[in-house]
Order: sequence, then structure tokens, then C-alpha cells
Amino acid sequence: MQGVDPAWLPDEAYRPIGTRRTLIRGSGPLVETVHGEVTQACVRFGGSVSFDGPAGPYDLVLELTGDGSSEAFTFERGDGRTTVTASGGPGLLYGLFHVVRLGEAAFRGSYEREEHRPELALRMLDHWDNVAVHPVMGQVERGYAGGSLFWQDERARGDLERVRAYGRLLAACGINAVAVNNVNVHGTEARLLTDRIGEVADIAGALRPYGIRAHLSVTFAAPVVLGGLETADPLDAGVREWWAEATARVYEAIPDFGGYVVKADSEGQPGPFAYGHSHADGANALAAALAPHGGIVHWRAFVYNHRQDWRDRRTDRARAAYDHFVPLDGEFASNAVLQVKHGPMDFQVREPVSPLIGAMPRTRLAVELQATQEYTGQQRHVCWLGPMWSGALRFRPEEGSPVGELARGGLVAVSNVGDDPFWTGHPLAQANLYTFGRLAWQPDADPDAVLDEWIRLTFPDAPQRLITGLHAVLDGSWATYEKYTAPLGVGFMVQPGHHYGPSVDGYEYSPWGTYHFADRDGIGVDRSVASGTGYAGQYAKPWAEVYESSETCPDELLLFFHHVPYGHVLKSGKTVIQHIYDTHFEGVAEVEEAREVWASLTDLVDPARHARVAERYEEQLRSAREWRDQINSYFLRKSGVPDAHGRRIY
Ligand code: GCV
Repeated sequence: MQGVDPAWLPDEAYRPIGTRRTLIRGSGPLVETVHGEVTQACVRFGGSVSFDGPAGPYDLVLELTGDGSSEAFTFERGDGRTTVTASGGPGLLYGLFHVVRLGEAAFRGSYEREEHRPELALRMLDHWDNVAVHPVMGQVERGYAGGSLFWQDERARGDLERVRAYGRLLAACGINAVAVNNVNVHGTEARLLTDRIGEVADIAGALRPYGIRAHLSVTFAAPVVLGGLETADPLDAGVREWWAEATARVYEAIPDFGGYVVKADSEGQPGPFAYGHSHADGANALAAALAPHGGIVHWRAFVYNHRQDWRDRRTDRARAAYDHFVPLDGEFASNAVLQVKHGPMDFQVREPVSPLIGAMPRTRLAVELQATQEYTGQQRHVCWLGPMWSGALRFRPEEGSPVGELARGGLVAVSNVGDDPFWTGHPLAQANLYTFGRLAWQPDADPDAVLDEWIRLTFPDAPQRLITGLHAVLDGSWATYEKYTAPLGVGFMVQPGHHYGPSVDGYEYSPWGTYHFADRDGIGVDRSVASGTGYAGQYAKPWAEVYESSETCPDELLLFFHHVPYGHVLKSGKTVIQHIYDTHFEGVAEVEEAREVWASLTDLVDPARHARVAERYEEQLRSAREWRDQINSYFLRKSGVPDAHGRRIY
């Protein structure tokens, strides 16, 4: 597409296919998509493609053997021929993208038959996009990549070519579902469910050729605000009927509609508490309406008191999701998925894994990550989140399955994409989107290998110097970001509202439940069972014990679980205060270094992309210095403990 970055599908990535002879067998809409992809590559590079032709001397055979909807495919190579087979259209498409990823290697040597299938059936992006620009949150809530890809001038975009291109990119990294609007459902957006469903149908139509289903965020109060009923009580017969009828009309417009996403009783959104009912009752009412059509309701577990009194030390926001939902285990309908943020708070640079995951064995859980970098630099800072996500997905809440397996309801990420020509504002933030897709396909994949895959695809034919440079600036960037921002898992310390830049006490005396409790003697939140909020006790063994004591709690989470004196000695051998000073100086030095590495790649990256990243490095460095100086000055002034190395602190 003219003027739009091809991201990880540049034309060059298709050269190995486009210079060869391909046979495609089978029929159906996704086979047509595969055919279109290969044909375009051949037009560009001089190869040939036959559709359902006779057996012949082909280099690549892509064969659909059934008419199912399976996403699995097989891949093999022998006698000079590469073969992909699939029994479902989506499988064939994923098989094609597998060949694209392998590049020339797909056509060399031989491969025994390999079977590929996604480990998680649902791999979804939630767009926090508003149809009408919101006076405070803008068009995309927590969006750092321009306006919405889907909505423009308060309507679905007339020209959906870009949406189609987006679907193609998503399919190429394994994503198969997209929720097209914000979970905070305002007045205009509520109507997407009813009289404006045609617009959602248009978007769904643009995504369908790439095997992506559309989902919709709906308001729990829809029967009242749209249906004119007096109640949205989930047990009321009239309400249930309203949902059933509204949902039937949705499926008339979009036969393969994925389902609803609901944020209820959360940050002001309506929910079942108003009627004295549980969240299982609420979710099940919508699930019942969706069930006859095969749809799913994604019910978010982000339920907490956002109006708490900061003076009240017994209320702990981290406890909330577990306290609300664990008693409901086993009560949710089979097509209700409970969508849980990976940490107990809110997408901070460091959090423990939510104790809810693993504590609800009779409930389908989806795990929610945040690709949009709300608290991790807002796509002005390089912060590749692969290691953080992979760590969460590999975490084992107790002896047994890791989070990546417990997420039976799928893996979801809040999208970081907008109508920016680079898709993600910061061109290097594309790596987060790609990594999310690949981890959703295979949660135990090595994130480093995924990063290299992204680099090779996005920069085909890159010389080793570029590969090494890109790897250097991305790998470790999350650790760097953590160093110059809030320390040791304490979180927040951001500017209230927009959440960009430091403000140590920004939320300290607010109702949001995000406190650090720093005083002249120490810092951190006591979440132990023995003397604190008891949150540590929500974990199964061994974690409940590990987190309970400041002696065994991992350094990086110390201040999340414990209030300790500044002189507390970490496992690293440093005191907490010295750790704060050192990491903040180191973090800034690492950004300076990364900026230099990027500058040294000028001759190897196209000018527009290079300039965009270079400009963002200037801001990242300015901001990192601001963080360093505010955090270090704050803690020097609070503690009175000087830096052991006598560096400049204000
Ligand atoms: C869409 C945080 C964000 C909100 C977001 C909310 C959520 O509080 O700051 O913008 O709302 O999470 O996940 O629902």
C-alpha cells in the first residue's frame, strides 16, 4: 500500500515463493486469498502459479484437503518439492505464511513431515478505539499510533483497504480475532450493537479473507440505553430476550461474528452489581444469547474499587480480581471466557502474575496483555515486551501447567496499532505486535528467536551489522525501561491521567489504589499475610511462601510485596536505596548507548524509518533523564542517604 510501511510483509519476503512454480489445490475463500498472495508474488518476481492444475514439476504445493475450519497444517519437503497441506482454509493460509517466514530455507534440503497447530485457539487483539473522538481519551484510548484504523469521522472508514492490509499482517503472525471498539463503551459506540451493526459488518468483511473474526465490545446496560427497557438485570426474562434478539440480528449481519467483550462494574462501566447479581450471572446472560450462534462472551476480570480512600490501608486493589471471581469458579457458562490481565494491577513494567490464573480450574480463562505501551513508554520509548510476556506465560502458578496452557480461553492483547504510516507510531513497536501473535500461537516459544524472526522478515537481506544492531536496541530494552522508571515492582509513579513521564506521588493520595507508601524510612506495600493485606496468600504454594517473606521474595518484586527500609540488602548485595540510584544512572546510560547504535545504522535503514526512530530516541533520552533525576532526587530527599558513588542528584 502506498505510503504505508509493509512491516513484516515487505515484497522481498515473497521473493523465494515469487520466483518459483507453485500449485494450489482446493477451493474456498481462504484458498482464494492464498492464491492472491502467491499470484502477486509471481507477478512481481516472475514465477508461476497454477490453480488446481495437473501434477507437474512444481517447487511448492499448497493443498487444501478438506472443507473444515482447522488452523493446523503440515509442512514437508522431499524430491525437490515443498508441500503444505491443510484440512481447513485457515490452516492453508498459516502454512503459506510459514513458508514466507522460512524464506529460501523452505526450498532447500529436505524436511520430514512437520505438523503445526496453534496451541491457543483464540489469539485476539482488543482495540480500545472510539468511533467518536472522546473529549479526554481521544479516538484511541491509550493509543499512540494516530487515529483509529477502523473509524473515521464517526463512522466506519469508507475505504477499508487499510483494514484488509492489517488483517493480512495479523494473519501472518497468527492472530485470528479482533475486537473493533473500546471496552469503555460510550454512547455512539453502544449503537454498534444494534442500528450500526452494518458498519461492524463492513469491517468484518475486510478482515474475513485473512481468517480473522470480528468481536464487539458492548455495554452491559444495552437493554436500557438501546432497548428502552427499565432494567438491565441479567436474570430478568425481558432482558434476556432482548439480548437474544439483538444477538440474532448481529448474526444476520455477520454470520461468523466472534462474540462480545464486556467491561462491567469496572471504572464506572455498568454491571450486574447494580442488580445485586454476580458477574457469573451477568456473563451468563450474554453467553446464553450468543450460544445458539457459536459466539463467546469475553468477560473482563478487571473489577476493583477505583474510588478507595488512600488512608484505608486494608483495601488492596491487587486482591480485587481474585476476591471477586474465585468464588464464582464453575459458575460461568461454557461459552463465557473470563479475561484476566496478566498482572493483578494494571500493565506495569513489573508485576507478579495474577493469582487468579491457576485458581479457577473450572472456568475458561483468557490472559490479557497490553501491546499498546500505556505504562511502558507510549511508543516514544523502545520497550520490547517479549521477555516480560514470555516470562508471564511460562510462569507456573503451582506445580503443573504454565500460564500459557491455563489460558484455555485464549491470549488477548490491547492493540498498539493506529492509522500511523508505520502502524505503531514507533516503528520498532511493530516487534511487540508481531511477538504477541507468535507467542499466542506458541506460548512457550523463545522470545529471542521470535525477535530475530521479526528482524529477518521486516528487514529482508539485512547485513549482519543491521541484524546485530536491531537485536541490540530491542533485546534488553524492557530491562532498560524498568531501570529508569519505578523500581523493584512498586509500579505507577507516573503522571496521573495520561500516564506518561514521572510523578512519584502522582497517585499517592488518589482514590485509584496504586500506592508506594514511601516515607523517610522505607518504601513498598506490605502484602504479606503476616502483617499486610494478605495478598501473598492468594497464591498457591510455593509462591505464597516465596512472596510472603522479604528474604525469599525475588528482588524485582520486593516492593510489590513488602515495605522495607532503604537499607534493606537485596539478594544482589546492594541496599534498596543504592539499587535505586544505580539502576537509574544505568538505565539512562543504556538509552544513550542504544541511541548511538541506532545512529550507526543510518546507511542501512530507509531514511523515513530511520528518522522516525531517531526522533523518538531523542524523546526517550530526555524522558529517561527526567525519570532518573526525579526518582533519584525524591529518594535522596526522603531518605537522606547519599549515593555511594557521589553522582549528581538534585
Ligand atoms: C480502557 C486502565 C487504563 C484505561 C483502560 C483500563 C481497562 O485503567 O488506564 O484506559 O480502559 O485500564 O483496562 O479497562
